[in-house]
Amino acid sequence: MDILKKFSLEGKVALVTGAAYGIGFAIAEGLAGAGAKIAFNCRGQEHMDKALAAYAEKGIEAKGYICDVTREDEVAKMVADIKADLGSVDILVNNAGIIKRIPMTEMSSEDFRQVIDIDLTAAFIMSKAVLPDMMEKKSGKIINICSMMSELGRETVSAYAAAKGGLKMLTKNIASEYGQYNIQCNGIGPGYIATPQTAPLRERQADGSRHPFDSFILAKTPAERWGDPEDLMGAAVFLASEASDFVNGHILYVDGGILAYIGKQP
Ligand code: NAP
Ligand code: GCO
Repeated sequence: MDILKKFSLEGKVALVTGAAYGIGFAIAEGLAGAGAKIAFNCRGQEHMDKALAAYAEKGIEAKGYICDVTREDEVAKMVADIKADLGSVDILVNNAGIIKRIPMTEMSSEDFRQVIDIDLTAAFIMSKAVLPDMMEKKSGKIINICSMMSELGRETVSAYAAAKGGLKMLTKNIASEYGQYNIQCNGIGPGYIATPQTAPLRERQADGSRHPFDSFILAKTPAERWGDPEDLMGAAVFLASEASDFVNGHILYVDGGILAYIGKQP
């Protein structure tokens, strides 16, 4: 048997949300490398133009769609446009997400709701939009990008942790409800990854020293490094391919060992 064929995505249509840059871009690149046709979205033309150039530079013919994943009307149009352009979505990666780092007692309910809306409700909206075609084809893969905060809390990220904890359970529920249609829904739980979202946590101090949080994460990570978005490519290809057809409702943590480790003694 050619076991590598089980990881092939040839002929599959993959939609990665929020994949103009960061983790989503790397996951889309990995899925393209395994043969998938790539669709992605973001909210504005400036990021879209830069992303299309970046994909082209990698030799990837990605198709981009301007769409706010919290808007059901925009999502319905995007999914219909992708079906017309590339075919119905075989692989959905719910990657789009934001974080607001505000002490809970100072956080407005509007801020809380916005994080929940993008990081959790949007995955519900997106999944609901692609499930009917997957059910008809009796085949589909949904991958939700969870987080360390699907398992752990920390100061200032109450909304984000609530959303990512909910996303873990939404993953398990989609797996439970639609497994009968040969649809697998799993999550990827990245550790601390060097992207624009975590840039504030890695900024050098005025004296050139590391940001305290940067040093904290290095001491909490057995790998003693921040992850690169490329570190997530293999997990994404695995969960998007037939190699994971009997994996369902699982959160695959790609964290350098953070969740296993008490942390280096100061
Ligand atoms: P990022 O660099 O901030 O990128 C986030 C992406 O989401 C951008 O492309 C952004 O596009 C898009 N986005 C945000 N809101 C959107 C909306 N309403 N509609 C459509 N697109 C939207 O973040 P990242 O670090 O790559 O993180 C990507 C995912 O991984 C997020 O879900 C994040 O929670 C999760 N994660 C990150 C880490 C980490 O350490 N970086 C670790 C674990 C999990 P536009 O702003 O251009 O629209
Ligand atoms: C934070 C970070 C984390 C990462 C990621 C960890 O402020 O703690 O942004 O939340 O983004 O989710 O898995």
